Amino acid sequence: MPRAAFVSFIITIVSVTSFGQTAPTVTKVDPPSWWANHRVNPIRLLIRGKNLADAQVLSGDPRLTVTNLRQSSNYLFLDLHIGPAAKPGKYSLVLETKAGQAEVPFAIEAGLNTEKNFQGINNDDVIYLIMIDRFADGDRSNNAADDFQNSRSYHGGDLRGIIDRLPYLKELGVTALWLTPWHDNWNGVNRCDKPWCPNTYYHGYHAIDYYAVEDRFGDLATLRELVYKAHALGLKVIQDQVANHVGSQHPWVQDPPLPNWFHGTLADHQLNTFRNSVLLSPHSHPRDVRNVLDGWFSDDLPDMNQEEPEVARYEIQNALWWVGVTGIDGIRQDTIQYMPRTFIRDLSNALHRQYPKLWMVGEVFERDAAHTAFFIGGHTGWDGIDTKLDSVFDFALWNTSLSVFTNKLPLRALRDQLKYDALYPDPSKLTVLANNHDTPRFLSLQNATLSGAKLHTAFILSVRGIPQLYYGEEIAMEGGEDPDNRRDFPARAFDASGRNENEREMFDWTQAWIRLRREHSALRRGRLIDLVYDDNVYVFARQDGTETVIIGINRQDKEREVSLPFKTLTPLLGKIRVISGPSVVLPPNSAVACKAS
Ligand SMILES: [Ca+2]
Ligand SMILES: [Ca+2]
Ligand SMILES: [Ca+2]
Repeated sequence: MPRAAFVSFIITIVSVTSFGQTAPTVTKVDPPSWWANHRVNPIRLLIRGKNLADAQVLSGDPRLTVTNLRQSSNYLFLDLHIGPAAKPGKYSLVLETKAGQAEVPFAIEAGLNTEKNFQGINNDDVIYLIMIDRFADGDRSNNAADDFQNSRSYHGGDLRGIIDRLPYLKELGVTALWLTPWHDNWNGVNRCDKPWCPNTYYHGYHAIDYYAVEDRFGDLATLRELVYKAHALGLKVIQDQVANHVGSQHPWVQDPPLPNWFHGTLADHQLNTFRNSVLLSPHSHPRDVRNVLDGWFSDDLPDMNQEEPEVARYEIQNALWWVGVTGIDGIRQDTIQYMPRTFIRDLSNALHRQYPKLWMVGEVFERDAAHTAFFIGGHTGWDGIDTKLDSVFDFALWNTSLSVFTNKLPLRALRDQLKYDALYPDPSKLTVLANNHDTPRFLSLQNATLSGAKLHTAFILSVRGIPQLYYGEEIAMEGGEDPDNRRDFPARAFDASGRNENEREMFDWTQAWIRLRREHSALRRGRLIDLVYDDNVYVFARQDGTETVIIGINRQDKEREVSLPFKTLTPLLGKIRVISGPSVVLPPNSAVACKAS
């Protein structure tokens, strides 16, 4: 039927059907669009509305067909088969009951260029974590009328601000941006009589719509512009996804699509006790495991039930949708260990099937390498599951490095932690965080000095794995526990002329070590070889097929001479003196690099 005739047919039906029942309405369609010739076909649509219980859904276009309805009064699931010849554009399905009809808007998207998008993250990258609300305010029209002095209010940062500051990030030398969640969150202000009130969801971890961009940050068009312009500059983009839970203001919470959509209800749920090690141990009681998987992260973070197939399907499609519509290169998956390992595997597989290079890193916030190693993909755990997860954060090495460079542990502790790389199928796949938005900034740790911060940064940028920096640490920002660690990036410091002495020293240092990494393949991909380690010195090599780069870190206030098993040494970075032998003199309180042959 031609589209015009089909529309007039609908209008005719609407005008003549009225039997005292109320006509159906449609308020939400998830996903709102998809692709022809996608690996996921049919897709499962979730429609929210009213009076849907007896609805039929008709497609006016033979290229789209509908099967397998499952419904209640307010929700309707259906399979939508998309024919290979479906062209990009708007399509409508018609939802029909005896009482009337409603339109189900839907679109077929044009696929993005697969050579410029979906490139994944690898050892050539340096990741930079940005908290969107706190980085740069590029559009004052979307700001809340909040108190910018309150550290738990929205502060105005947005996607336009990041677009405006892409040249700064390029100058620093990072190659991938991890942005905190851009899902739409509730705009209201929580009030209570506790010290953490009033507060807002400026951080983005309380989604009320998995398919919408936070209005305080911008819109989908601006997000797509950001990814496009970042890619044009050689910067990749990583989305922060949160499949474990939603915000308590999500419409599902009062009216779930299925009775088992969540683990429990707002009024009746268990809280996660965070006894995370029960996930690793083969000897745990199932009750304890269920608590960590099903318990709510907090009373206002309803926990999604990925063991319900409709939930798993919804979330896997949602992850794929964001990749497809924006062109992002990677995903950081929040609190990943609180979801079943079978779900992590199924999500990883679905992403890789459609986008072979796409990369996902899971937040397994544990300082025990045995625990994080259990969750990375590439090997099968005692439960018979390989999560296929591309990367996990190396919280164990991060924690050790913070302690070492604030003089709480000897330098040899770095080597002693790195020996547990034996637990990983491929330790080069680890994401090595310098810090993140959940922990105090380096310079606010007890005993922290600028010199220590520089050594920590140099180590993170030269050890095996994929380094990840936290916004502001490159200009020596301070900040204690959350939310103090999320202060606004000072706009003056985006320009070199606006930086004070410490800011300039830290920026130049960070930039120099990123450049060194970019210029030497051994630092990105070479094997790590321990050379000298004791209380105050750690010297290691990174070696690949083309070169050997030596990194020397000396924490003492005096020079230190070390002899190395190489014929010649050539300085690359830092005030290093080479003596025949050969040996090198490491300057006090410094990290240096040289090339060996
Ligand atoms: Ca703004
Ligand atoms: Ca919002
Ligand atoms: Ca969970």
